[in-house]
Amino acid sequence: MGRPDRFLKACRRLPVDKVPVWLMRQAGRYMPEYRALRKDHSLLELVRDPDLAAEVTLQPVRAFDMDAAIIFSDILPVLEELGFDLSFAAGEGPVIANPIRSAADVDRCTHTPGRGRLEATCEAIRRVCRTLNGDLPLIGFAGAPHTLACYAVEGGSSRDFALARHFMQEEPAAWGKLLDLLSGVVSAYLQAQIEAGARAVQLFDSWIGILSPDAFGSTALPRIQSIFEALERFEVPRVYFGTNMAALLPLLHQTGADVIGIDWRVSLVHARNLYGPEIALQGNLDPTVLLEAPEKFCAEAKRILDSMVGQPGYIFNLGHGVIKETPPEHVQALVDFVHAYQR
Ligand code: 1CP
Repeated sequence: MGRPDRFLKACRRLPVDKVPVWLMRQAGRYMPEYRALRKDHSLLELVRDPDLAAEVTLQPVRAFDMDAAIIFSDILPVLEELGFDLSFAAGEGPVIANPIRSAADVDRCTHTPGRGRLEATCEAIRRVCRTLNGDLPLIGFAGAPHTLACYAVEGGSSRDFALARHFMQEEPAAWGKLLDLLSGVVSAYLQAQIEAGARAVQLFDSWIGILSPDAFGSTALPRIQSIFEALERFEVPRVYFGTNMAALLPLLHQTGADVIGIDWRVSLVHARNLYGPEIALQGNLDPTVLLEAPEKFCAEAKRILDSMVGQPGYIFNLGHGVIKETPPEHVQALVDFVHAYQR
């Protein structure tokens, strides 16, 4: 057994020959090959063209010795299915020209499949899978309803998502309705990605950390559960990833995830003690550590690997996406270090 099934076996908590490793945002601006394509195409052009999206997905597969590929897209194009007008400004942040500002705005949202051309992503998945030919599993992904709703209300990125938090307080029923609409779209989208060939799926909930445990339990959690429940029949590993969620950690086993991805703010050992061996873990090197010299990031990776040694159900990853200043040779050095690691 080797590279083709290392990642999937670890998701299932089965023994593996080496700790599998892939990196969130492993395709992107830190790679010269990606920047070269971005000279001629916008981010959304890359996402909407199956050939280009497949090419970007394969760039890190060719450049590094990753144990999984992740389809190149973004979490936000799903919002177009509900009528949101999405663009990425030159300064790189997402912009939603028609954000939610009232309960009536939520009532006007309807799901019109095809508007966001998510089919292009499914076609890119089929093409990548043909090229990979079983040598590497491809991960599909989507944004979780809570994080997508945050962008839909805020209209873009935010330091603290104050507008979204205000909307949740002021209009709890409309917030719930928006979460339900998004759950429906995300659920159908992930199913389509699996049917197209994705061997695992990851739900990105980057802004879940703005919620209290009570609010998480009553708003975000039931929607994550329903999405993961609907995927049960496909028998592909379901990964839940969030950041800033130390306070939510004790609730996450209720999501129904097979794998929980955590950031560097919480310790893997703490998560393991909470969940026991029933849930696989993924993470959690601070992406900024990869800017440091190899001795430094390898020492930090060793500390993480030592803490999980001998435990099945562990996948090495960063605690959040690769940042754009990361030298590509550091990525390869990290992957090599993880693969060479012995207890
Ligand atoms: O112009 C560019 O090329 C911009 C950089 C970029 C890239 C490479 C953006 C803009 N999106 C992406 C691709 C992307 N986005 C992937 C690719 C697959 C991979 O290799 O991992 C994935 C998984 C995402 C997911 C995504 N998009 C998340 C969740 C993960 C995370 O980073 O927290 C979020 C929050 C977004 C929104 C987004 N996309 C891009 C930007 C600048 C933002 C806003 C982030 C913010 O609000 O701070």
